[in-house]
Amino acid sequence: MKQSSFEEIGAVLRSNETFAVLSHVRPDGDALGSQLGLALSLSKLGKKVVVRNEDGLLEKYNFLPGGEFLQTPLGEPQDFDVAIALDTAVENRLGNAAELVRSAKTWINIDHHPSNPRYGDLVYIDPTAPATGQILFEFLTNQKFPVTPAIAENLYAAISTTSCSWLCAKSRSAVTNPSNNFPKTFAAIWKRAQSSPAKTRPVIAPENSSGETRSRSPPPL
Ligand SMILES: [Mn+2]
Repeated sequence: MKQSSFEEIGAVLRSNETFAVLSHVRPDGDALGSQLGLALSLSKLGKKVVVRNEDGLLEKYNFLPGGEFLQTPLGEPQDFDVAIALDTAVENRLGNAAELVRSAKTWINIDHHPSNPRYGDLVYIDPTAPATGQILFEFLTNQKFPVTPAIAENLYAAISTTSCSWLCAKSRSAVTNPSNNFPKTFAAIWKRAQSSPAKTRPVIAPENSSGETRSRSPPPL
């Protein structure tokens, strides 16, 4: 499937009413933060949104705003206008969550893994993005969809917990490649998330840390 534009995806989101937002089994911060960030934005627009992940919300991500949206166990098959797969390079990694929303009329696939075979009806793959959360922030901003502090918090968590090797490589390439907008986007999300109440700003341990916790630090500029 060819690359869709933000405009095309935005039009489909605006013109439909019921959504299932999915990501991969054994979710990481990018999967969960992306799911909740997009779901909260759609819900702000008055859409009916279900967030499903076969493994649910991992305990260490309990702090994510809107975490209670995440459905598990998954429940019965249900009809949706649109199903959205986030951060999921291979379709079968959507697990049981995908089987229960098979009847969705339109499938949207948004991801940053270069190996993604571009399944779905509308596809947006950006392998230069360090996280799916960054693509979503750019999309929501570009399409003037709601980005509340709670939404920014989720997208910030998505980016800041993405694997260090990937993030660091992207950060480095950002220094030498002026077209890489990672530092600017990360700073913008940080700023937006900062306006949320302090209690929703927790300490995040990077996925690959060896047990040591690090508090959030300002974005690299
Ligand atoms: Mn990811």
